[in-house]
Amino acid sequence: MALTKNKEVLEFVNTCAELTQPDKIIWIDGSANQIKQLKSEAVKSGELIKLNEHLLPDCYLHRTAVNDVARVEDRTFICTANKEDAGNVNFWLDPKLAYHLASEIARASMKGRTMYVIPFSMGVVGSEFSKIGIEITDSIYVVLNMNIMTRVGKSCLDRLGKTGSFTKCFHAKCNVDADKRYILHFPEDNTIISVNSAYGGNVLLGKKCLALRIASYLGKNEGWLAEHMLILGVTFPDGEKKYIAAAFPSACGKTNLAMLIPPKSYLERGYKIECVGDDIAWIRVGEDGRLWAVNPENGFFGVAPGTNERSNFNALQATKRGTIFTNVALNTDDMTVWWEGLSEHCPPNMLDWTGKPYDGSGTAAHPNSRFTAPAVNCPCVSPDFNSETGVPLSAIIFGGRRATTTPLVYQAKSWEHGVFIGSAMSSETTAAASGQTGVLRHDPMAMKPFAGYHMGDYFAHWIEIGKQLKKPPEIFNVNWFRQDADGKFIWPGFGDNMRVIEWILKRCGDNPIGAEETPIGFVPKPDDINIEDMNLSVDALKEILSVDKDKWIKEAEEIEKYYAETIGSRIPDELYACLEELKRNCKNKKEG
Ligand code: GTP
Ligand code: SPV
Ligand code: MN
Repeated sequence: MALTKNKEVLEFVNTCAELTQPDKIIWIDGSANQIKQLKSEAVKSGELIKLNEHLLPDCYLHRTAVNDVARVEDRTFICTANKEDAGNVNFWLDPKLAYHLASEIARASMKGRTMYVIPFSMGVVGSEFSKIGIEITDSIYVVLNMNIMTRVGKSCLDRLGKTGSFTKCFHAKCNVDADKRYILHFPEDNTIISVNSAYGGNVLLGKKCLALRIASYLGKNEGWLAEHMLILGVTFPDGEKKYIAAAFPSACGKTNLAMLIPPKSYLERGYKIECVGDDIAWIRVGEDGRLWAVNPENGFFGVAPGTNERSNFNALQATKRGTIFTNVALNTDDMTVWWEGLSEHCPPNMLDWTGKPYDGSGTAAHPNSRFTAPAVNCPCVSPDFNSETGVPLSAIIFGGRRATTTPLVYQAKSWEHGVFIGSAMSSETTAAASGQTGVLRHDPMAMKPFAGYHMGDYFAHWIEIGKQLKKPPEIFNVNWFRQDADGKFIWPGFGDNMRVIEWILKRCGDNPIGAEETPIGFVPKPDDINIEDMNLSVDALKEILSVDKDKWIKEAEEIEKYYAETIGSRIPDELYACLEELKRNCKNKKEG
C-alpha cells in the first residue's frame, strides 16, 4: 500500500510501474521487521549468503555479475538541454533521447519481479540541509544497501508531505547487459535513471548519483558545495577540536584517513581522531563566515582489500555486524570473509569472489570488493555525526596517487591558489572504476567522475564561495604515494598520516608555525614533521618533501594543456593567474 499522499511521488511510482510491469510493489517503510524479511528472502533466492552468525552477526555476502564490479564512467551521462552545460569532462546525452533509450531498455523488465519503492533522505531526516529521494528498484540488494547507506523509511515521506519535491531515482537491474548499461542524470529534472547494473556506485542512487552529481548542480544554483570528501575531527590534548575535509579520488585513502588511529605517542599525549564522514561532504557558508560540512550518508561503502587490524582497525570493527560484503572471498570452513591484505596468508578452503574454489591464481577478492557498514558501528564515529549544522572546517585537503612530483604535503597561499591546486590535481586510476588501473589522469578535486555540470563553472563556483568567507579554511595538498626507485611507497601512510595532519593544523589559526616557500606553495621544514618512533629516515623525509622545478615546469605545461584542451571555456581568470604564477616561480627559482 502506498505510504504517502504526495501526488508527485504517486505519479512517479505509477509511471515506473506502468513501464516495467512488476508483479508486486513494496513500499519500504524502514521497519526492522520488513528489512529482516527481505534479508531472509534474499538468502532463500541466493542473492545473499548468510555469514557466520556468531562471528559476523547479521552479515551477508553478495556477488555481482563478473561484468558489473565497478562504476562505469564511460556509460555515465549528464543529460542537460544544452550540451555545453554538461562540460567536456562529462559524457552527454540529449535528455529526450536518454529518456527514450532508458524506457525501451526498462520496458516490462520487472515482469515476474517485485518493484521496491525506497523513500530515503541524504542527511538527517527533516534537517534544513537534507534532500529527499525516492529510489525505485527491482533489487533487494539495493534496498538493503540503501537502508545502510542512507536514512530510509516512512519518516522521509512524512517530511515530504503532500507537496514536497524530491529526486526521482529509477533503477532497473534488467539483464546486467554491459552494452546496454546506462547511468543517466537529468540535473534540470532532478532525476536519475540507472539500467543494467547492480553494482554499488551505479545503483545506490543516493550516493554518487544524487549526493554528488545532482547535488553539485543543486549546490551551484543554491550556493553550496557537494564534494567527494571525507570529514574528520581532531581532538587536541587540551580538548580543543578542529575539523578537516579531504578530497582524494576513489580508492585513494579517504576511508582510511577519516578513521585513522594516531601513532602511540600521539595517543599518549591525548590526540584523538573522530570520523564524521568517509566519502561525501555537503558544505555551506555559515553565518559566522566559516565553511560548515555535513556528511549526507549514514554508512560506509568501503574498499575491502588492504583493510586490516593495523591499517584501519575502525573500519574493520565497523564491518563486524549488520554488514553486506560485495565480491569478497568466502571462507567455507567458518563462513567468514577474506580479502587481500586482511591477513598475510590466505586461509585454505576459500571460494573466490566469483564463487569458485580459490587456487591461488589471481586475487581471491575482487580489487574493488566492498563492505557496506552502518556508520554507528564505527568505534570512532563522531558525536557530531548527526549534527544538522555539521562541523566548521579549519582545513581542506586535496590529494591523489602520485609516484613522483607532488610532495608529501604543501599549502596553498590563498583560497584562489587552493582552488587552483584542486583544479590541477592528477591521480593514478584505481579499481573503483572500470578500465585500466595505474594510469595518471587529471581528476580535479577528485570530482572528475562526479561533477554534475561544466567543470569550468564548478571552479568558478568554488571561487565565488571563497568570496563569501570571512574565515576561509587553509587549503593543502597531500600525497601518501611517492615511490622510491624500486616502486615502493616511501611514506608509511595510514596512522602515520597523523604526523602530516598535525603540521596542517599547526599551519591553521592565528599563530601558524613557519614553513618553506617553494614555487608551488608552502612546504614543511623537515624538522617540523615529527618522525619520532617511525620507520623513516630524515633523508627519506627530505626526499618526499622536495619540489623538483623541472618536473613542475612539465606539470604546469600539462595543466595548461588540460585547461585548454579538456575543460575549455569557463575557467575563471583567477586560476589562469595562479597557473602563470606557478610557471613564473618555477622559471625564476630555476634561474635564481
Ligand atoms: P572510495 O571509497 O573508492 O572513494 O575510496 P577511498 O578514497 O575511501 O579509499 P580507501 O581509504 O578505501 O583506500 C583505498 C586503498 O588505498 C586501500 O587499499 C588502502 O589500503 C590504500 N591506502 C589508504 N591510505 C593509504 C596510505 O596512507 N598509504 C598507502 N600506501 N595506501 C593507503
Ligand atoms: C568511489 O568509487 O568513489 C566509491 C565507490 O566511493 S562507489 O559508490 O562505487 O562510487
Ligand atoms: Mn568515493
